[in-house]
Amino acid sequence: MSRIIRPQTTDELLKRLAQESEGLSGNDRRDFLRKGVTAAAGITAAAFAGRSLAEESGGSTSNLPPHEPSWSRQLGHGVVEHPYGSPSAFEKDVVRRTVPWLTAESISSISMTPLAELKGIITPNGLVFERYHAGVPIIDPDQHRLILHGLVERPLIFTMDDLMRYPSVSEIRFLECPANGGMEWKGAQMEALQFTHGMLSCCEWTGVPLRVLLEDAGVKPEGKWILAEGADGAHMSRSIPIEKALDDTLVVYAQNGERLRPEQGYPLRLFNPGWEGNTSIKWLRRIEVGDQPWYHREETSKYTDLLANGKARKFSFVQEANSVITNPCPENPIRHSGFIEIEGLAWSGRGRIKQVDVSFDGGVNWVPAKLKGMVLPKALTRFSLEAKWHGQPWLLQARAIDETGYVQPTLKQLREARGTNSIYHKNSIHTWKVAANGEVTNVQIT
Ligand SMILES: Nc1nc2c(c(=O)[nH]1)N[C@H]1C(S)=C(S)[C@@H](COP(=O)(O)O)O[C@H]1N2
Ligand SMILES: [Mo]
Repeated sequence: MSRIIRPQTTDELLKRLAQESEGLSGNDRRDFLRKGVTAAAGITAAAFAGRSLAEESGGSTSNLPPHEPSWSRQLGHGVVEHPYGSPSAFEKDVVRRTVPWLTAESISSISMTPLAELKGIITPNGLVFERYHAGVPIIDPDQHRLILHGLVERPLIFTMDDLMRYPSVSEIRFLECPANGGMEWKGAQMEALQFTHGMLSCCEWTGVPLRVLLEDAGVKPEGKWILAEGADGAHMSRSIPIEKALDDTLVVYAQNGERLRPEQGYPLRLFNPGWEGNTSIKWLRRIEVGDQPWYHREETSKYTDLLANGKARKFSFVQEANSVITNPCPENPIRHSGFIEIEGLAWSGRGRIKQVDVSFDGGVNWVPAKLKGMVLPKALTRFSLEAKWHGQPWLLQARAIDETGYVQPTLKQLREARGTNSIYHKNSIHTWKVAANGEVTNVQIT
């Protein structure tokens, strides 16, 4: 069950960390220090993590040259034995997971991406988090139709074939459920990155800009909003302003090179870059152009944010800048003294990430991290900072700044603005506590 731990001050946390490292028993402490020293000695020979042959020969050498391991002495399986490939059996723990107490039913629930195990910025299709309101419909693409009607000159019906004749675009963009981090509003309770930030993915999406379809249909001047509706049992629908629909909204049929997965909306979904995931209607079957939002009528999903004064924030479409450290994290404790690459992900629904800073002391001092690989608008961006660790307690944080100059808020700032009753849009700076034994836990700083 949930175990909510209220936020503490940086001082309190640092004091507790110091006590914990004092509290290690004599043996643990000596053991820990000895290991630290061996690893530190290794650093002069190999700056990062390789081990010397002399060290290795202390262990087993039966699989080292000139010996042949068992897998080198037999034939492997041939081509197309697995016509659609899957990960190595040794990677069986890298999977989506859900929090059992979160929802009563798995058909109206959410699973999370295992962010701690992923590299780069692309989420493999089989690991993209899933969110359904009525389970996954099985849709024959030949039977599927998209209807575009309402305040348009020429109402249109598209088959999948029709849609795929349009010139296509491919864009790498993140998708985040606005409830990401929602279980952490009242206090820290999830002891895994997968559960604190895993309602998040980043794929290369391929499809047609909605603008092109709207231009073919001819939006009437009164057309100010669209309603997008899904073909699942929930017929989930959302109102989207026409400005977004004519800007970068996509109607997508492929994801990371292959057709959409059923979980992600096969054969067709809407994709609103940078916006709340729930606006990206899956199993898309209808787009209606109207003169006002459908909030007061048939829209099935009204996402609002409840404020401390009892009022609700509406139209909070954009996923503001956010970041989290993925190494170390509860799933990736520090196992070696010496060199460590602090790594993480940053993203902003408003554009590119400009800068990410890392703090080791709960936000008192900040060091700029390096942005690695591609830095794309509205996409996950990987950051990295090389550091040395010798058992010192850390309160690790990352802080993202996007190209609009927006700085990711502290939890205190976010709570002051939004209270603690919200479920949505929790993008505050996250803290991992690194203990003297390298274990990482989730804490919050007031
Ligand atoms: N038709 C339909 N579209 C939907 C949903 C749904 O239940 N039905 N869930 C929404 C929500 S709340 C989110 S966060 C995203 C999740 O997309 P994903 O399952 O591809 O990760 O899909 C959105 N689109
Ligand atoms: Mo969502």
